[in-house]
Amino acid sequence: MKLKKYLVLALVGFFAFNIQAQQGYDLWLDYKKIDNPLYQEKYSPYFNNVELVGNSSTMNAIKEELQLAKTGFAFGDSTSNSNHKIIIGIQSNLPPAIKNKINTENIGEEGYTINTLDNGETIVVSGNSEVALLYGTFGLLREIQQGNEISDLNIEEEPKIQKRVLNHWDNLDRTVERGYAGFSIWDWHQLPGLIKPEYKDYARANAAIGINGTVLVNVNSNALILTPHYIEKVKALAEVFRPYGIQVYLTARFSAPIELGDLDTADPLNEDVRKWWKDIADEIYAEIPDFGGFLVKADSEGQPGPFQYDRTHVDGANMLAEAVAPHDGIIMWRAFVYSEEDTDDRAKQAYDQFIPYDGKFADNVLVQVKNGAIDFQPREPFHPMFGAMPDTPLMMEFQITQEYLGFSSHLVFLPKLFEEVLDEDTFSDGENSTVAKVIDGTNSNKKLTGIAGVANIGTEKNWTGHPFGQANWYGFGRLAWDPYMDSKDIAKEWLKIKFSNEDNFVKPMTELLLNSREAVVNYMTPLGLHHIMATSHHYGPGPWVDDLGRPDWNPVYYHKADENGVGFDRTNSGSDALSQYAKPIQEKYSSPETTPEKYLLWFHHLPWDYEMENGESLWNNIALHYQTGVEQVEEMQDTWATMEQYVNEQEFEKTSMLLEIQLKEAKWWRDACLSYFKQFSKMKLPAGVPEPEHDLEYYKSIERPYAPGINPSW
Ligand code: BDP
Repeated sequence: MKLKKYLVLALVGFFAFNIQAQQGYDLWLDYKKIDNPLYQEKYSPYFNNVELVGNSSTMNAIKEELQLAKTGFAFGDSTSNSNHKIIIGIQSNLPPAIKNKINTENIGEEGYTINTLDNGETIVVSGNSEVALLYGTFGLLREIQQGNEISDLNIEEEPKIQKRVLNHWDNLDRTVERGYAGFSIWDWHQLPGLIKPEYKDYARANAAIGINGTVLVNVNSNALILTPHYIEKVKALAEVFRPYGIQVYLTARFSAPIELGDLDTADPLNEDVRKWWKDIADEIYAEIPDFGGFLVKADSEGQPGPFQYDRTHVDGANMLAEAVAPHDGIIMWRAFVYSEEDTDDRAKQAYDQFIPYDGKFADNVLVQVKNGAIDFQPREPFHPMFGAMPDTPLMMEFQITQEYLGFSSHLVFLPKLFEEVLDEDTFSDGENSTVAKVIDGTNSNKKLTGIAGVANIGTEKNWTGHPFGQANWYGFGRLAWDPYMDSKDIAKEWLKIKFSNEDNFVKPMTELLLNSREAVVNYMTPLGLHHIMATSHHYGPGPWVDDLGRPDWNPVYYHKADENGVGFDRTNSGSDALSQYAKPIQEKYSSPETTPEKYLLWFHHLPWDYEMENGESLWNNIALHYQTGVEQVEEMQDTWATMEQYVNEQEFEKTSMLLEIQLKEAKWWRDACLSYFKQFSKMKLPAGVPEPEHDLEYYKSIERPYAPGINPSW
């Protein structure tokens, strides 16, 4: 009787596990069974004998992970008496015979080494801290997941950026601003009593890709998160994350001293205010000794800040920096600022506000700058601030959630976008001063470095909604670790780990991923067009929108289409935003002939019949780009349709259906935008571009009143 019960339980467990795997819950940690006997033979003997040097919660996490992997890979307890083994330990603690063969001198606190010694029989994972060992363990498992050779490993890895952080735009009511994967995974109501398994799995997934920090709540912040009631909950999460090397951060609402503290001012130079923040910091650190610090959105889009008191960003940031400094905390002060009163080009405003303060921020402040000067568009030139603040540590902010890129309905591989930005040359310190070099501190020898990604994570069973949204979380982590990584390598790595190592899968799917970014640019905002999405939720086309409260919230502000042409003149005959870039860029971009076509309408207003490099008019080029975008989605569909045998049924079906939505919407974008722009160009569509199915009024009438992601308090 008992036996039967166990059998039933085991079966239920197996199916539950299988369903979970099918749904994609396990992310890049599902350790799929290795069927091929040759590979079994290659890897499994090492797992018979694993020696961990040390004993702590992080070492336990390593042990657990190896056990999970062993079970997942289906490495049985082999009876062969081979001498294969894995040894994992901090270099200085390794057994003497091994210690002097491992050099961890140049890899800092978080770097790791993986070496195969003794003619391939012993794998040593080492480093200078336990978290480094955890990263190394994940590094080793990644090799196995990809089917790589491990009998001759000689890996030395060190993260190039110090603070590798996710930014959750999660509210305390569990809605997620710009979140398209359900509700917030933080169940504030039931914390700290209920610790959900997701919290640990979140930490595992992040540690596996080297993410070492998380800002739990929205930049449009709620002061309540700083009260003891919530700090207790934050502490509970921090405890789950600690063994995985993940620090927690919170957003600080600048007016909190008034809202919570019985003060009548939040003036950063006021002594009571300064003391208030110090006390709050002390209280938080008493509970969470490794608390990371605060992220602050101030004087932007209605958030309170120092301006109200005639103070500056420096006054605000440095006051908070002083409060967390005794505890080794940092402040991430956002540069996403633009003002209602300022009638100047929105793209110029952050630069103008911040540049005068270069070198004035405290040592523990990072200024967090979005990748482009407007707002996470499908394509933007890099933010000019990256080339203009040599004496201020600048932190990159990317958006992993696809606010302007089709939410979690569209397949877009973002590492391609991230890579494009990181590789741009700022010329701030001569040629080859890439954005990557600015943010990893190579340029100007910065002491504090960081990178943030606005998370795309929610309560969806697979965390990200679109199965391929996981690739963007993964890719962000990998680039945060090494901003020089090739997006192609990231694509391959993820595809192998997530789905299959088969060449016939990996090759075409890598192409698909890499092309998906250009596809979305083509069918949404080709040739430098930007911010022409529908109002407020930003889903679907809205180039006609012209009735919003502030000019710079309206798409017409960004494309400036009229009978004379289209595009935003940012040269010296226009807003002169171009002057915020280094001379070589100014020279190149000041004329439309030498401006890279991908940025053409970002910097120039040009007549519809302007002749482009291919000899065709601007109008024809715009139309053809929209059409190409649609065709690229069709190609994605064709490729995916042949991949059924390599992926699980649920993810195959889901992705197929989502690609169908994407195709429909790519056509919607094409037809709506071309109908709209056509009334100005008054030109015919070129051959190969079909006439829109409906008239402009139809496209204008489409509404999505309940599109997700809008902050309910707005
Ligand atoms: C924009 C979003 C808005 C954010 C803001 C920000 O539309 O929801 O609050 O950026 O980054 O992209 O602060």
